[in-house]
Amino acid sequence: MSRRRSAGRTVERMQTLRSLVPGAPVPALSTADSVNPADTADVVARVELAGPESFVAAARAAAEAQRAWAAVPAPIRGRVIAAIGRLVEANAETLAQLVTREVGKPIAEARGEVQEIVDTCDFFLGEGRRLYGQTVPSEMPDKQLFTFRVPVGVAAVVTAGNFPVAVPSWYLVPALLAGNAVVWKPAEYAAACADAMARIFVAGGLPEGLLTVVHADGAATSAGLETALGAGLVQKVGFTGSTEVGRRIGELCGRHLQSPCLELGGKNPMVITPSADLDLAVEGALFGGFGTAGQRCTSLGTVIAHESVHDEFVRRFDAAVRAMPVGEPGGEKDAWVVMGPLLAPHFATRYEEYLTWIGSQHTVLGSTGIGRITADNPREGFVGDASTGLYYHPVIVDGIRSDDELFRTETFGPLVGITSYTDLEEAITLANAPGYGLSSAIYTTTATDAFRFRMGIGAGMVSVNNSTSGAEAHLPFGGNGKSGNGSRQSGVWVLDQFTRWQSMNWDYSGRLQKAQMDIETPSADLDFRL
Ligand code: UN1
Repeated sequence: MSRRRSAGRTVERMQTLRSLVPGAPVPALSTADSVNPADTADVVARVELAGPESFVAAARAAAEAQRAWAAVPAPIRGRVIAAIGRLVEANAETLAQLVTREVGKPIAEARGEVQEIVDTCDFFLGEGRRLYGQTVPSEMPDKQLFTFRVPVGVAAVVTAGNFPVAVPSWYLVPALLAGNAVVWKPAEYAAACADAMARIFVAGGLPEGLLTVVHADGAATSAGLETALGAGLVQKVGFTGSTEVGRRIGELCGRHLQSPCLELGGKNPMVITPSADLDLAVEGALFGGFGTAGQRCTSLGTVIAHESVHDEFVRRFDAAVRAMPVGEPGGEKDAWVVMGPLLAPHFATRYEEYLTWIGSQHTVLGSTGIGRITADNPREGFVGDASTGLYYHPVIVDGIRSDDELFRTETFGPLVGITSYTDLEEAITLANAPGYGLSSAIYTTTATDAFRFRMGIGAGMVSVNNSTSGAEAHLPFGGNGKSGNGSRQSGVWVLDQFTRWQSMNWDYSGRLQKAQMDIETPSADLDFRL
C-alpha cells in the first residue's frame, strides 16, 4: 500500500469506496470523507453515497441469493463462518490498525475489538452443527411433532462506527449462519472498516449477493428501507445507534408488522456500596468512563456512590483520571493510552453541546481543562500532538442531581457524572431513573447488595465488581427501555432474531385425527381422598 507523509507521520493512502450491488449500477448521489480523527488531514476513505433505489436493489439481489443459501446445509454454512474467523485472525493486525486509523480507538482496544469477531465466529461455526429444532410428543398416537428454525430471509443491518467491525459481526455472522442474506449500511465515518470486513467475508467463501455493503446517508437509508419493507424485500432490521433513530426504525418496522433488533444508547450506572473495594471501583470507572473516549454504548454514565465513600472515591478517581494517559491512539506499549480522540467531527460538535450542560452546581474534576485539548487548553502529559485531532479533556462532573440534563441523557463522550445515595433502594431508583437499560455495575463485597441490585435494576446486563463495558461475545447483549426493545444479540439468544420457529406435525395413523377432539384420556376418580 502506498504511503504519504502528513503532519509529521506516515499514513496509509486514501481509498475510494462505492457500493457494489450485484446486477445494478450504483449512481453516487454525493461523496463523504471518512477522516482519521487523530489526524483530520488524513482522509482514510472518500465514500460515494448511494441513493434509496440502490438500497432497494441490494435488498432485491439479496432476496434472490438468499433462497439458494438457505438450501446449503447449516454445517456447511458453518464452515464458511469458520473460514471467515480464520481470515479475521490472519488479518487481525491490519484490521486493528485500520480501526485505530479510521475511528481513533487505542490500538490495544482495537485489537480486542477484532478478537471479538473471532470469538463470534468461533461460537457460530459450531452453531452450524447445532441449530437445533425439537421433536415434540403429540397428544395423539401415530403422530409426531417437530420444530425447525427457519431463516427470516433478508436482514437489513445499520450500524454505528464506535465498534466498526465487532458489532457488525454480531449481526452478520449469526444472520448468515442461519441462512439469511444481509444488506449492510455501515456508518459513513467507518466505511473503510466495513469494506475490509466485507472483503474478508467474500474471501471466506460467501457467495455473491449474500452480503452487500451499501454506503448511504441516513435519509437515503431510511427511504430505501421503507420502500424495501413495503415491497416485502426485508424481513428483519438490525440497528445499532442512537435512541432517537432507533425509535424511528421501530415505528417504520411496526408499520410493516416487523420487530427490529435494536441496540441503542445507554446511561449506564455504577453503584459503589460502603463495602466496595474502592481502588477496584476506580479502575472500573476509568475504563468504563473513558475507554473508547466514553463512546461505547456500554460506557459509564453516572457513578452513584454511597455517601460514606463518596468523598474518598471522588478523591481517588480524580487522581486516577488526572494521571490517565490520553493521546495518540496508535502508539505501542510504552505509549499506550486509555483514551484517544472522539470518533468523528460530528460527534465532537455534539459533545461540545453536552458540555454546556455543566452548571455552577457541579464540580468538574479529572483534568486541567474542559473541552477540546489545544495549545491554549492543554492536557498535562498528553501523549503526542493534540493539534491534529479531535481530542477532548476527560471530565468528572461531581454533584450531579437527578433533575440535571447530564443525569438523564447519554453524553457519548469522555464525561462521567457522580452523585451520592443513602440506602440501596435509593441507589437502584437513581440507577433506573434515566430510563435506559443497557448495562449497569455494582461494586460491593456483600452478596445481598449484589443480588438486590440485580433484581431491581432494569438493565439487560449487570456487572458485579466489573466495569459497565466489556461484555463477552457469547452472553446475551441488549437493553430495555430507551436502550432497546428487548431484543438480544450474541450467543444462542440472537438466533431468535434471525430465525423464526416453524412447527410441523406428521400424522402417520392413516386417518384424520382431530386435535383436542379425538383424544382418549384415562378416566380419573377426582372424588378420591386419602
Ligand atoms: C457497543 O458499544 O455498541 O461490552 C458495544 C462492550 C463491548 C461492546 C460494546 N464488548 O463494551
